[in-house]
Amino acid sequence: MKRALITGITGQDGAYLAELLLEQGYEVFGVVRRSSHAGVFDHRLKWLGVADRVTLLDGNLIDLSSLMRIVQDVQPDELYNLAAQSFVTASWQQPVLTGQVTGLGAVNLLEAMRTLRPKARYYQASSSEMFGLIQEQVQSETTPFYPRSPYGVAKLYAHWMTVNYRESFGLHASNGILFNHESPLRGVEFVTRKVTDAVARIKLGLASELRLGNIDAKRDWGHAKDYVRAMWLMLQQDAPDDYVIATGRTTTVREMCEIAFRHVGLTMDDHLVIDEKLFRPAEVDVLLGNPEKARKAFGWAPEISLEAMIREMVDADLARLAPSKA
Ligand code: NDP
Ligand code: GDR
Repeated sequence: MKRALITGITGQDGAYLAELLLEQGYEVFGVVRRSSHAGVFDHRLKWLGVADRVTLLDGNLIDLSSLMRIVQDVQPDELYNLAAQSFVTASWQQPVLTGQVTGLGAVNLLEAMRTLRPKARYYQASSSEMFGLIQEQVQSETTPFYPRSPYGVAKLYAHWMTVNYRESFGLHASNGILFNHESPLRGVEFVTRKVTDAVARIKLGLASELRLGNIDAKRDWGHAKDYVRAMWLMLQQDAPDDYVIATGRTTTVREMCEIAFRHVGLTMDDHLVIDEKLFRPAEVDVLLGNPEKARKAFGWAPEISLEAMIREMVDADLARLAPSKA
């Protein structure tokens, strides 16, 4: 039985990846950081019904000693580094922490693997935020990077360190350059889930307005379930490499929002308020990825449309909130 170690297992992608790897017959281990509200941390794993089938180990991406101990104990065949301070807005408020976790944290895990498990395979959660200020209309593996936030800069460091460890030490280490992907398990601070949660609240009479920042920003949105499949496929290839994972379609925040309101028979303009305070110090205006390399290498293609995903998210939020109305 293959053993997989996931950092960030309590996050959106970690939960879906754990589910996928269990289906593939893996023994799944996850790193969790100590929290004062322990007990609620694994709600995403519970939601998917996999909480009892994974082994959770205490550690922190910024504590190399904890990662060394975990890699030594688990002896993983595959390591998926999904842990990060992943909210772009927070990266301006906590730039140092973001650098430590999202950037240097990856090096801690690479070091633990290089020292103790050099034949294992490593996945780094790279991001389309590294493209930032767009240099090419459609972004691929060869598009130059120009990150626009402390988060994007930290991810770029981790990305290049992954390339460097592959070239320096011959590690099987791959970067998945993933564009935005969402699901009912998305954190409520991210725009899609913020919208679907608000639409459900408005529909149920629990709220009346939705406050957003820049609704002209465009994103290439896919579903997390499709995207974790790409992570796994990358590590099944004979040679490590870097791949863009995207849908090839870009949509404004405004259009995404309209899909959500329309689904429950409401009109967006009756409820949407633009709040200047929610604009970012530097914005990534448009992202549009070309996933051709991944399609050719291992046949990956997204299966869930933006419309289907937003409807699923609104329905999940309605179901989640309905009891509180009673
Ligand atoms: P989430 O924010 O949902 O999850 C982040 C995870 O990282 C959580 O499990 C969190 O734990 C954990 N974490 C944070 N800090 C530490 C730390 N110091 N030590 C150990 N664990 C820590 O992110 P997603 O699931 O959406 O994304 C997964 C990865 O993919 C992230 O690296 C993200 O930056 C990257 N990415 C995401 C994309 C997306 O659209 N979702 C696109 C491209 C890249 P806790 O539960 O304790 O907070
Ligand atoms: P992003 O996702 O920054 O692309 O990073 P987010 O959903 O936060 O923002 C997308 C776009 O929506 C605009 N926006 C708002 N965003 C939020 N969060 N809240 C608002 O009220 C709001 N109003 C408008 C933003 O300005 C932005 O243009 C996500 C994260 O998952 C990263 O970890 C990941 O690397 C990238 O996707 C790819």
